[in-house]
Amino acid sequence: MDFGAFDLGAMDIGAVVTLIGGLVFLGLVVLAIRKMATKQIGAGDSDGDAEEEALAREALGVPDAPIGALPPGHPEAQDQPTESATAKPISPTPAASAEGRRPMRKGLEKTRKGFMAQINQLLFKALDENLVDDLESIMITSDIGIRTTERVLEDLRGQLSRKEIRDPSVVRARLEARVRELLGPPAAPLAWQHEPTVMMVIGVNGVGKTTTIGKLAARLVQDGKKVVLAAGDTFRAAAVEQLEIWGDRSGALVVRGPEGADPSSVIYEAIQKARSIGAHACICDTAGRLHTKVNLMEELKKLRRVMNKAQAGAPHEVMMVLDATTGQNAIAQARQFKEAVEVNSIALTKLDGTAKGGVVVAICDELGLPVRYVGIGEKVEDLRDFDPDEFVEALFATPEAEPQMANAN
Ligand SMILES: Nc1nc2c(ncn2[C@@H]2O[C@H](COP(=O)(O)OP(=O)(O)O)[C@@H](O)[C@H]2O)c(=O)[nH]1
Ligand SMILES: [Mg+2]
Repeated sequence: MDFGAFDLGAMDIGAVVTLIGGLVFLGLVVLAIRKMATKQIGAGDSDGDAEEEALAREALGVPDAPIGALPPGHPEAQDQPTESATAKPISPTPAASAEGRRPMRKGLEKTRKGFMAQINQLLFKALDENLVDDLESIMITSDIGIRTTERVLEDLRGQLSRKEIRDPSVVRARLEARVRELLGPPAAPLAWQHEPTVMMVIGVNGVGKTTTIGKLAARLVQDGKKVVLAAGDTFRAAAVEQLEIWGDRSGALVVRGPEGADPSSVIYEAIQKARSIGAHACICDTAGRLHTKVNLMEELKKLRRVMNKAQAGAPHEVMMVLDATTGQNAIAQARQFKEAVEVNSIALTKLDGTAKGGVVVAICDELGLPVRYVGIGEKVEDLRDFDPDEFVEALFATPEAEPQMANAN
């Protein structure tokens, strides 16, 4: 009996210990789940979250969420959808305000951490005769490109004395000045005054043409401009739908044709529409791939001719979109397009997602075309006018400037 009572007591203690252990474990599991859930809901702060979100969006083929507001009383707000065009006003979102803008430095974080961190490391270690050779390999791996790198280094060797070339601050300053020179002057701003100013947007699939058009449309509408978008990428049904989503959100009219329509007829119609409503801008999306490269180039030439027929002098701007993450490949692509059509400017996307931001320097230097816009994220406010001064400042920002950057964000 005693033995039995003792046994029972021992079992009680064991059960209590197990119970407490179980409860603690359960509590930990609940805490972990709550933490994960909060992280998902508040996504976007850390790089990993933003990346996951971007991947999900990319998989869905949906452009980014927060889009800029239509100003109250904007003429477009009154437009009713027509059979080939839609325009819906959208409510203001704080994310599109100037305060919510991501600083250029933030967009260049990966490049700076790759390129500048290596250069700084190099310049602050014991300096020797190999300094310039080491600089060369860093610049080439940052996609500044062999030709441009050679040009910069020749200048460093030629301009600096033996003593100066051992002084990190002198080398750094000279490098910065030379990179700034190679970027050339900023692109002349577009006036959007031709009623409409016709912009043709070209580039291979996936570089960000449609997204850039959407961001630009939102910006123009916010500036009080009437905008028509031409769904000229009729090769993929999803491309038309994607443009319509951007049109819907930004308050631009989207002109589309039936499935498989001839892109020239869609673009012709869009320019006509833009003229008839007195739009300031008609931005034409185009296909990035056809059955063959020759087909694509021939079509782009034809589209140019059609635009000029719809409105003498159009297109006023042919903007080529390049994806910065493809580095030197972007330059090879650009050369092919340049052979087919006269290109006026570049929009360089996805600078946020690459350590290869140095490609901007090679683009300006080797292609001789101004970079008009840069994409530093998927949000509407992440399309920025390319300002060479700001770019160089962001690229060469010293590590001490980092905390400020975090605050500004
Ligand atoms: N991170 C980042 N993603 C971008 C940027 N611009 C475009 N994208 C993404 O790139 C993908 C392809 O863009 P899309 O506009 O469809 O390319 P298109 O085929 O040239 O029209 C989409 O997932 C976009 O959200 C950018 O500046 N930064
Ligand atoms: Mg597209």
